[in-house]
Amino acid sequence: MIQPTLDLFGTAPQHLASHTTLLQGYALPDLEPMLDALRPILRASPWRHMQTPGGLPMAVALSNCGALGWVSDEHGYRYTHTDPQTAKPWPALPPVLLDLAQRAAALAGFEHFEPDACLINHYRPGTRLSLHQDRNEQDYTQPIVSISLGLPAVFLFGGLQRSDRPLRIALNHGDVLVWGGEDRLRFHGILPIKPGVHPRLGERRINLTLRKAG
Ligand code: MD6
Ligand code: FE
Repeated sequence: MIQPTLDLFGTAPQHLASHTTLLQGYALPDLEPMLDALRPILRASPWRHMQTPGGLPMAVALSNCGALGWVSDEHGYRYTHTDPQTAKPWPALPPVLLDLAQRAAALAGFEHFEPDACLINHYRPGTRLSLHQDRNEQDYTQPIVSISLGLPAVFLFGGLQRSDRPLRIALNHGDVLVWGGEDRLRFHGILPIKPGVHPRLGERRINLTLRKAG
């Protein structure tokens, strides 16, 4: 388990696997501009619980910004150009998120990251995300940059087989996780969020994952 950082704005990058880097606290200097950017996005494309292909509601509530947004329904998982709930394009990817993601990717060794999608996940205490692979994107050489805000989470970081025993990694407020290359198709998930009240975000965890989807 990674220990919480003592340094206000993060520690040295931690290499968790060959192409996976944790930047503890890296998003903290951009927190308020990020929250300001998220407010209009979530007014235009509010949180919703999508249906799994099997017809069950997902525990995580989600939205998207960027040219493409990830959706799930009875037809499966895919990226769309419009929000099915509003029939309008997804809100634009704000510059503060693009810039942060590109700087984090570069620090992790991915120099030319051009994300076109940002999936925004919302967790309440008790919400979990079961083990999955992210495989709806076109190009698995591009990394995913994941920003965690609010309540802490335990990230399960598995292998290429669902049955591989996962590592448990603490993801705290402001942490940025970058992974790609050989690690891109690892199974991963989130354990149930522990009850708590985050001083800035309240009873919730928000996770932003920026991807090159198209
Ligand atoms: C989460 N994240 O942290 C869920 N996927 O709430 C993911 O599923 C994820 O953090 C791919 C890469 C990084 C991630
Ligand atoms: Fe994922």
